[in-house]
Amino acid sequence: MTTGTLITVAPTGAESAKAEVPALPVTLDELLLTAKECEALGAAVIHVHIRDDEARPTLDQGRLRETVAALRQSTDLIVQLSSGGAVTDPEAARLAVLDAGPDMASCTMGTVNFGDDVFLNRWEFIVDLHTRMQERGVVPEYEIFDLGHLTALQRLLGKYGLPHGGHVHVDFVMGVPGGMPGTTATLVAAQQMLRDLPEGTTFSATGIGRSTIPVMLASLSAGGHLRVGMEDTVTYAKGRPVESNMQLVARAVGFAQLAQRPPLTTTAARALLGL
Ligand code: KMH
Ligand code: ZN
Repeated sequence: MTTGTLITVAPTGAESAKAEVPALPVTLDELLLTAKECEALGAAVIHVHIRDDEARPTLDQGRLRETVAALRQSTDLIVQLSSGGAVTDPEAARLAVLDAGPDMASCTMGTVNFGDDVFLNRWEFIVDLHTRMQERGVVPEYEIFDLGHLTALQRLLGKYGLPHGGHVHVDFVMGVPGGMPGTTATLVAAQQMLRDLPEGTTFSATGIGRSTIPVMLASLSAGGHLRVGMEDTVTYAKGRPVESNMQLVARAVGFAQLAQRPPLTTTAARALLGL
């Protein structure tokens, strides 16, 4: 059944440098302003990576807690912390993200080449993350960078049970150099594989870089949801840098409305995700 569209904004990420992308929100004030404006436009979830005073990616526990509290105070957005961090972050710090008490956290379902780097996600680490989220009542978003990650998710749920809240939501992260391509054919293949997951499993999709628009259109037509933001793309169109996350959310909302699948409110999004 096709519903409205869950729109997630991923405003910062861990990969772009503030010096090269001045519009990237890296301070708490910049993040809060972005969050409020994106919520007003139609975003319901915020996928959060934070930076330190030098704008470098950090998983500092104090800053994470402060960020979760501030987002809750200023917005009604569902706060999803990244447990992926940066490719250099150690597993212990990635697991400790859950201590900051987010509504949701990402849980990447396997290792993937990540440009010239490797985004390492060992099976035992995934199991640890999944079971700790169950214990703490944090709802996962399973990040799928390659089709085999869906098979790993099927195995995870079969062995360790459903996530907190009982609903399974995945995010297809497409077009990472080293992962699955950001094409309609691949999105359809990934969607077909959801048949092996619990009934009612929902998906979002995001296309990295120039695959943003094809993936957005494919996801909307396939009944999927959308993630957009400067974590995933910093170019709005050929030769035009993204001006702000709001510009990307506004475009996603426009496409969703054209598809007659308007943005879900934060209340409807909570119901959908089992929060
Ligand atoms: N920054 C990437 C290495 C996540 O947030 O969970 C991992 C990432 C996925 O962004
Ligand atoms: Zn992320």
